[in-house]
Order: sequence, then structure tokens, then C-alpha cells
Amino acid sequence: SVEASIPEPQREAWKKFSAKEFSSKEDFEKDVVRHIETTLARSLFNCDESAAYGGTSLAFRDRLVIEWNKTQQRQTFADPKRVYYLSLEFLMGRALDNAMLNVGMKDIARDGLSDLGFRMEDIIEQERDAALGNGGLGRLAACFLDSLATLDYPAWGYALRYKYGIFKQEIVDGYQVEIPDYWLDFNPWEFPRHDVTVDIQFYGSVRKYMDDSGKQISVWENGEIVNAVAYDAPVPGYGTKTTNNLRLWSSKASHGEFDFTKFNSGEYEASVADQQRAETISAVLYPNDSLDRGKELRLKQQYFWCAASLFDIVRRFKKSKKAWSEFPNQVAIQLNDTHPTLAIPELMRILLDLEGLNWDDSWAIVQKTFGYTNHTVLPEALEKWSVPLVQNLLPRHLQIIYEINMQFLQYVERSFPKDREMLGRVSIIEESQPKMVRMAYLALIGSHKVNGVAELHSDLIKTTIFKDFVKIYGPDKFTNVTNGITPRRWLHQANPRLSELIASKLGSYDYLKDLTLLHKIENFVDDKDFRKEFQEIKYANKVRLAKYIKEAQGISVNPSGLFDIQVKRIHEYKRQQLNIFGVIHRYLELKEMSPEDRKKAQPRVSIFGGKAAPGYWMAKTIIHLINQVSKVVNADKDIGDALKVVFLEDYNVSKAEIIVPASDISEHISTAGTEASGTSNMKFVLNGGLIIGTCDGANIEITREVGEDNIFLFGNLAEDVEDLRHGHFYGGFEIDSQLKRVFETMRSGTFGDAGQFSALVNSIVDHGDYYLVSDDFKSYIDTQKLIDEAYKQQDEWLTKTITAVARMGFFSSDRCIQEYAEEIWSIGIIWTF
Ligand code: B1H
Ligand code: IMP
Repeated sequence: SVEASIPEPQREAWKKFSAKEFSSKEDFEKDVVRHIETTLARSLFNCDESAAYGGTSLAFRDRLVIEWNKTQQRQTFADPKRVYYLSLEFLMGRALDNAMLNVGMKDIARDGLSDLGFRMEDIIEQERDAALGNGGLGRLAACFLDSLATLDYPAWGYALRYKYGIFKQEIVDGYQVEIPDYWLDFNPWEFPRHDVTVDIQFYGSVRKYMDDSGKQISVWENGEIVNAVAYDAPVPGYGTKTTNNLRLWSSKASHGEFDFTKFNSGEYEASVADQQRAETISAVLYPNDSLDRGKELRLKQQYFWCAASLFDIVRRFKKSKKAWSEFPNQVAIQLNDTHPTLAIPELMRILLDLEGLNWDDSWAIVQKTFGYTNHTVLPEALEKWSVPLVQNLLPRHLQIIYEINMQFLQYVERSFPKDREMLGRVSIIEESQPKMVRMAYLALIGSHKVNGVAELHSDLIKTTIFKDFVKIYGPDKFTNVTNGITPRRWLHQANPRLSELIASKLGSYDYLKDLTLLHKIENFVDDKDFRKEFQEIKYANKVRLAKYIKEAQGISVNPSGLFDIQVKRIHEYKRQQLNIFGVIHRYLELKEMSPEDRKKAQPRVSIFGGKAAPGYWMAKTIIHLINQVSKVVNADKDIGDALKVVFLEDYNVSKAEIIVPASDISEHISTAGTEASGTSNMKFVLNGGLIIGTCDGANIEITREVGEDNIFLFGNLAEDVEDLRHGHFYGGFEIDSQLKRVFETMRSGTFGDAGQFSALVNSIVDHGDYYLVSDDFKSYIDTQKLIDEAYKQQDEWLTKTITAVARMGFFSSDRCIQEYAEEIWSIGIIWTF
């Protein structure tokens, strides 16, 4: 701030000693040793790999911070419109490798570390994942930060500084066990900003009075105050100096440590309990992917984070002393799903109660500021909060929500006087017992744009959950921005050899900044040397994964088999059950074959990975079944290499970086219409693997881009799902005959006590097969047969994979961010020179 700047006469001295970035190997080594010896207080005689990781990270952090400072300075000076990405999840993974590559110093660091007696790969492995997310939604937010910085957009991410990220998964006797992920004991990437602390209020009551001019004033008072403390992490762009900020809020008791009054009067426990209660707010990430549980602590997290972030955004805006009407020209806020929806009534509260604006002006500002991204149409994932809960925790916000709703319903009534039922359907308040606040409706009504995350999904939200709102607002309020992935982490970092091969053919690494340049690779599809090298790289990546599987799981797999991979959160809609039933079917077929035929069969390695939400029993049953099948099949001497089944423990971002480049086939087999987009599908294809998938989410656009010959689609279409489900209850429902045989085998105890899996089987046989496992089973296994045959034609297979890679340019998160920037945020870039 202005008050804290160094006076003009002293600035020369300051500038002379300003921190400089290392640029040579020697300077890098000097920084590493200095940090190890001083910051970490270790020495030549007790420097293990973890200390070397610390020193290396701190050396790179210095570089990032220098650029981070300059970026903030440039942005403060230019004072452009900024975008704020509000997401309860950022699944960042590891930072060091990414920092080295984005800054372009990895080779120097490798040599430097080798001089100091360390191997780069071992040092990278020392870092713990920043796992502040569940799955695709959180990783998407992380890819977006990478793209925003790479494209030089002035952008901030806002989230919570969870002490515990997504749990670590252990498999014990075939069952998932959750282990807390305390990841902060050494995190060199974050900067505590104790000077940036915000008071956040909960509970209390609202007092209304008339001021002298007769205006009604609302005061929210007598609540409980908790402090939000900012922790910042630098986000470097690739091949640019722009380094943006991810700001994470940590909760703390408002009086700092604990209450000394209580402490001194002997209430030791009470004084500590207050402190712990405050710290609980940011303690743990909720581990439910696509599931709303309605817990008060989760609502507290949401408000705590929204209120702190808005306070920060408003404070920054007010520094420029612009009129409030300028707010939407300076600030774009994107809501990553409905989790940050409370930011809408919170901004209204700030404008109405604290800044004294009138309702209409405030509402106009709010609507122009917010954009809302919907990530799911699954009913169980659509957030609703009970009115009594909101009333108690956030009494003023509930009033504002009711006022928003009233004005909205009046507008609807005027526009559709004949459709009385519409009011009940579109009301933000559901008239249930208890009443519920429908967060998606509030987010939609308070935003100027609503987007889905792939074409099919964006169409579906317009015809299902938001159908009435299309009538009310017209179709232009709704748009599509198909998801993307960052090619820096998901190609360059995860698959360095492929990245290098592509660069050697294209003449440079420019394609990492403009992924559409990949199309030129198609010119080399017949180039012998290129093909050979491409194939060798895939094989080497499979060897790397096979080695990891052996180390981690103790299972030997043959890298020349077909690697068939499904890694993602375990969910009935994602249908890992369809995959494992298919594996059992394959096992039965192999058992029936003569040994000669078995030798001729295409060997397969079926690899699974993913976490189940701790309270999601069906998902846990699926994990158990996979592990049981794995045990039986892998031990079966008849089968040998013809089929191996692996469940990889504790799937996370850094494991994905090993797994993704090693697939021949990956599975994206959700019931049509249920997977909004999917993003790992893009990662696998970009790394030279093909897909078996349903016509769902981004699979459809991948097909359009790579061509129908280069993807294996199967199963029923989204438009037929409703009729099929209806038919299960009212028509005659016959389970697919080959699936029946799978169930019979399970029932006979082949994979252990059948009772353990009865709920899973019954959900299909007796309870209407909601996810259409039986309907799609034949199509699925027939398509798997086609894949076996296609894989045997190695030459054609290779052509398919190369062609597909060349056609993946569309799926960069850079393209995606550019669409948001132009269509939703209206922001420009800040030049870095
Ligand atoms: C996606 C979620 C999600 N959709 C609630 N919805 C959560 C919902 O903790 N919660 O309460 C957590 C996550 N996540 C995913 O978003 C979609 O299922 C994917 O298809 C999509 O690719 C991804 C990114 O858009
Ligand atoms: P804010 O807008 O005040 O939150 O600033 C964001 C971050 O950038 C803060 O940590 C500031 O210290 C920093 N910052 C703001 N202005 C400048 C500047 O002119 N030079 C360097 N850093 C700045």
C-alpha cells in the first residue's frame, strides 16, 4: 500500500540490493546450499533427500516470488479487470517439477543437483501432493490456474487452506481404509499473510431501524467472530513471467490463541475448545465427489471462504477509488459449481448494509459480476441447504435470499401469468419439510452467464434442471465451455519423451502454448523413424508403470500386454462395476478355452484406481469386488499373462502422471448423460492411448475431433436413458444373459462370500438397474472384443494413436480459458515486458 512504500530517496539503495533470480547452474547451487544451511539449518553432514528437496524448492520459490512480486506490481499499476476463480477445491498435485518446467530451468537444476550428489527424480518424489480436491472439478481448477498465468491474465484463485486434503487410501484385505492426509508439516510453497486477516461472523441476529432520512438499515450483530488468515501460493505461467496468486484461507480463533480470561478463571478446556472450534472450519476437505450431504460445518466452510474472499476483492477494488458502478468492469467472479453461491447474498449484504447502495443498483452489480459453472445434473449432487440451518447460521443472508426470490418470482409471475405452477418449480425456496434453499437456482439467478462443461452437458442442463429458466431468461444466458487440460503438466511433465519427440518434429516447444499446432504431427504418421520412436515411448511408459505396480502392489504384469486403465473416483454412475463384470466375463471365457487358444488370446492388464467417498457403501463394495477378482485371477495358473487385474492404491495427481502415459485403452464408460465432461479422457488420448467410452460428456467432442475410427464407442445414448429406466420397472426386464453368467459365478463363491456383493448385484437385478449396466453389457464386451482384434494389428493401432494425438489440440485448457475470458469475463491480458 502507499503508506508502506519506501521513501523516494532511499529507493536507490533498495534497488541495488533487490533480490535477483538465479540463472546459472552455479547460482542455483549456491541458493540450494544457502537454503539448506540457513533456512533449514542442516549441513553437509545431515542433508538427506528431503532436505535437498527443501533447498531446491526454496531456491525455486525465490524465483517465483520475485516474479510474483513484479506481476502484482504490474497488475496494481495497470489496475485492469481481474478474474477471481472461487473454488472449494484446487487439486494442485506437486509444485516443484511444474515450477522448474514452467520457469524453464529443469535442466540446470538437474545438473546442479547432480553436482551436489542428488538425482533429480528422487528429489521430485520427496514432495507431497497438495491434494485439496476430490477429482475432476478440483483438478480442472488447477489446470485453469496454469492456463490463466500462462496466458498472462490477471487472475486469482480463492479457496480454503485445509489442514487435511483428500484422505490417503489403503487397501486392507481388499477393503478401502481412509488415512488422514496431514500435508502441511513442510510446505515451502505457501506464504502466511498474517497481515491479511479478516473477521468472519456467524450466527447472531439482525437489527433493523430507520435512519434519519427514513431509510431502513439492517445490522447483523451479536454473532460469533472467527478470523480468516490468508496463505498465498505462487502460480507460475509457462514461458512467461506472469506469476499469479492462489489465496487460501485458514481459520483461527478471533482472539488469536485461546481465551485468557477463561483460562485464568480455570476454564482451561473451554478456552482451548473455542480455539479448536474455530480451527475446525478449515480443517478438512469434504471427501464426497458429486454428493451433497448438507452438514452445518460444510455450510460454515462455504460462508467463511466466500466472505473472506469477497472482503479481499472489495478491499482491492476500493483502493482504486472508482465508483461502485465500475465494480463489474473491474471484477469478474466465477463460481466453480454452487459451492461458492453464498458469495451472491454476501456481495448484496456488503453493498446494501455496509456501503449503503440501494437494492436495484446492488443487484445490477451482482448480476454483472458473477458467472456460474455447472458441473453436474446428478440429483444427489445438487446442493440444497435447509432454511432453518441457514436462518441460524446466516440470518441476514437468509433475508436477502428471500428478497432475491420474491423479486424474481414477481418477475416470473408478470412474464408467465398463465403458468401458476412455474412459480413453485423455479422458486429458490423448495416448499418441503423443512424448506430448502436450492443453491443452483440462486447461483443461476445471481449470475449473468451459466455454463456447462461439455456440449452434451450444456444442452442437457437447458432441457432438464434449468428448463424453466431458459424460458424465463432466454437461451443466451446459457453457454457451453468445453473443459480442457493443461498440456504442460499432462504432456510435457508427465511424458517428457513424447513431448520432446513432438518438439523435435515441430521445430520447437511452441505447441505447449498453442496446442492446435499438434495437428502437424499428422504429417509424420507414415514416417518410419517417428513411428518407431512413438511406439518405443509408449512401451517405455508401460515399463515404468509395470515397475511401479510391482513395487506398490507386488503384482508382476507384462508390459507387452494391452494396458486397459480405469482410474477416477469410484462411483456407480462412472460404472467401474461394468468394467469389473466385463473382466469376470473375460476370465470365464479364458477358463473355457483350450490352452492353445488361450495362448492366442490378446493378453490384457486391467488396471483400476480411485477413491470411494467414506460413506458410500456401494462404491466401497465395488472396490472390494475388484480386489477379490484380482486375487483370484492373478493366482490362477491357467491364466498367466492372458489376464492380470490390478487395483492401484491411493490414486492421486502424481500417480496419474505415471499412469496416464502408459495406457493402450482407458475406460470412460459412464451411463450416457451422467458424466458432465470428464477430463482424464483428454489426458489419456493426448498421451497416445485410445478410449473405450460411451456417448457422454467430452467423449462426444473427442470423437468429433479424432474421428470415429480412432475411438471405441458403445452403449445406449443419453436420449434413450429415461425410456430404458422406465422400462425396467414397467416392461419385462431381462438381465443380459452373459451378465447373468457373471452373477452366477459370483454367487457360487468364486470371488469369496457372495453375500458381500449382494447389494451390488441386487441394485441391477432387483432394483431397476438405474445405471443401465445390463442394457449396455453386451455392447461393452463386444466392443472389448473389437479392441482385442484391433490391438493385434499393431501397425494400424499405432496409426490410430498418432492420429488421435495430432487431433487433440482443441482440448487445451488454454482454449477453454480464452473462451471464458472472451464470452464470460470480458478481461484482457497484461503484457509482461
Ligand atoms: C464434477 C462435481 C462435484 N461435477 C460436488 N460435480 C462436490 C460436486 O464436494 N462436493 O460436494 C464435489 C465435486 N464434480 C465433475 O466436474 C464432473 O463429474 C466431471 O464430469 C467434470 O469433468 C468435472 C470438471 O468439470
Ligand atoms: P492486494 O490487491 O492489496 O491484495 O495486493 C495483492 C498482493 O500484491 C498483496 O500481497 C500486495 O502486497 C501485493 N502488491 C500490491 N501492490 C503491489 C505493488 O505495487 N508492488 C508489489 N506488490 C504489490
